[in-house]
Amino acid sequence: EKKGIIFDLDGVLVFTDQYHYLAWKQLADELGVYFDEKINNRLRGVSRMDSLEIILERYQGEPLNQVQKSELAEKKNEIYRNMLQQMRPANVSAEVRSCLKELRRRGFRLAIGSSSKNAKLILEKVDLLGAFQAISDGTNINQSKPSPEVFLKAAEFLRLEPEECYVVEDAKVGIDAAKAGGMIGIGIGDAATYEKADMKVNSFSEILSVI
Ligand code: G16
Ligand code: MG
Repeated sequence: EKKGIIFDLDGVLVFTDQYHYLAWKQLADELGVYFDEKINNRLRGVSRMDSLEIILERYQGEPLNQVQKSELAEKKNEIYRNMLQQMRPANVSAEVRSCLKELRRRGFRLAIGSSSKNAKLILEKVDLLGAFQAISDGTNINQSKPSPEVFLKAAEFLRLEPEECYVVEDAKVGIDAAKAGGMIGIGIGDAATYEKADMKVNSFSEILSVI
């Protein structure tokens, strides 16, 4: 019997993945590094510093030390947070809002399981903070997905066992993380064609018919 559902944020509830892309693209251009949408897919669900390492795979300049890397990550984050200021409640679809409401009505406990340190800011901007009983995000974890840490914490915050939870994810590493934690991984978006996903949905409202 499943009692909880843990939602990834970026790429599932909101489409901040486009802002991440534009912010990394700006940084990559400044560094003279090639970056495209395909490489961007590898950044889904991956922490900020791990994302930077992926971008730097194509960097040809002098080796960078940790301080310089932190500065680059901070620079990207400033660009990204400026973009987040545009976010409004209208950035969450009516479909997502009504589905979350229906899942609550069916008795599920709902949580966020996001790698982002900006998760609470985003949820506040789009007026979704009150829709979840627990938030596990980049501020309470040490290991990035595919480690199950962020989802195990979310289950703990909901006072549920991992086996009692579904995870809805758009990232392949997120599905891997859910499975490593003993949860059922529902793939959507980029992860809707991932063979390791336990269930796959083509739209958010389809969640209502698969669980
Ligand atoms: C999100 C994005 C990733 C991003 C990560 C960290 O994860 O998918 O691309 O690198 O958060 O974000 P921040 O730099 O804001 O801490 P998720 O888990 O919500 O998909
Ligand atoms: Mg995601």
